[in-house]
Amino acid sequence: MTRTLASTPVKDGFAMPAEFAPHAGCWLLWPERPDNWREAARPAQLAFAQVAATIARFEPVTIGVSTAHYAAARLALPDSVRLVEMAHDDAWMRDVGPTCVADRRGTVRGVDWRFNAWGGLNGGLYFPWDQDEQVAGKVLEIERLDRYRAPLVMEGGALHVDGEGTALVTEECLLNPNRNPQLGRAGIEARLRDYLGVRQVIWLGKGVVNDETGGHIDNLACFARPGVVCLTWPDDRRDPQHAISLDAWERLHAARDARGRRLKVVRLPSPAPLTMSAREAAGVLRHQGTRPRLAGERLAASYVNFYIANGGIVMPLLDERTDRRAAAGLKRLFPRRRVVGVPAREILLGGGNIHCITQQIPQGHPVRSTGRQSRARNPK
Ligand code: KQY
Repeated sequence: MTRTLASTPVKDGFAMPAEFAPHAGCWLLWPERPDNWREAARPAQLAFAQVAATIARFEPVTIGVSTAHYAAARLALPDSVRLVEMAHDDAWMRDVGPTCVADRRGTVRGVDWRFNAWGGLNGGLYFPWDQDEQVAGKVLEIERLDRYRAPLVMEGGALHVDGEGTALVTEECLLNPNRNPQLGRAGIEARLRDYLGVRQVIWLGKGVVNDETGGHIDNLACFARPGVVCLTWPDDRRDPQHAISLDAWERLHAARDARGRRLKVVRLPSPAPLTMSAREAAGVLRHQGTRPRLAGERLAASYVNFYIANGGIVMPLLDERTDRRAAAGLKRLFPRRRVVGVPAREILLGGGNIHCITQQIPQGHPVRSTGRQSRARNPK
């Protein structure tokens, strides 16, 4: 049975493991809404199916799908992917799913943030979002993991951790008045400490140009391992992304992590500016309450939006002119993982990428102390 706990992870000795720590599995949601995904979401469904099948080569994958789409999704997915019925408003599991924490015994629990569709009625992307709000709790029930309900509007894509006490976030997103206007920087840091177990928060400035989430960190930069950060970096100095990445570079070099280390920053090429075509925009239904898709609009494209699986990196393929260089950069960063690219423009058209549509459930592994090592994943 899943319990909702009144305590906080930090009080109970839990903290968020890094994405590069071992996973028990990965969750996604099925893209369905025709006012975000063109052509009734069919091209996006093919792209999501390819992402899911690729991740399933490395770890167990589960996808949540509505009743109406269950049969078609089952046909589109390999048997290796588990499909469960789950209502949702859109398909961004990173943001609506649980952020898992683990303790030294290897017990895993989930943090269920408040979700307001990236800004609520003040800049949010759609209304209503009540089904999305329930996704994290449902995933935790299916996984039989206990839940902390966090008093903070937050999305999984708005944070990265190194698993050793450091978090990476952006001011543009976390200090946006459309998330937690009652909390300042210190209040947000306190909640991140209580719910993720982090001791040091590194604040970058803005996210990727035109990122409709309000500047999620997961499109801009991430930890490749403790002490090493990967940052999106455009070739062209005239690209407005250049000043943003340069500012991030300077802040990262000035920062220390929770263990007092300086960070090594590795630049991953950004694609050249990509825009939505008139044909792509025309395939998206206009709907009141949903952000419209406009021809010519710059897409928030970044190779940093990859997923770290057990033994693999699943990266977005965005532009033939830069895909190979980005893949080579990721191979150097992750020499012991297999780097696999998946065509991801259809996911990008919906406003995010592979990292945004996935959420890992950590394995949780017991930390050896003086006594015998326990093997149980979730002893109750
Ligand atoms: O960056 C993410 N984690 C999510 C992107 C959401 C885009 C919504 N249209």
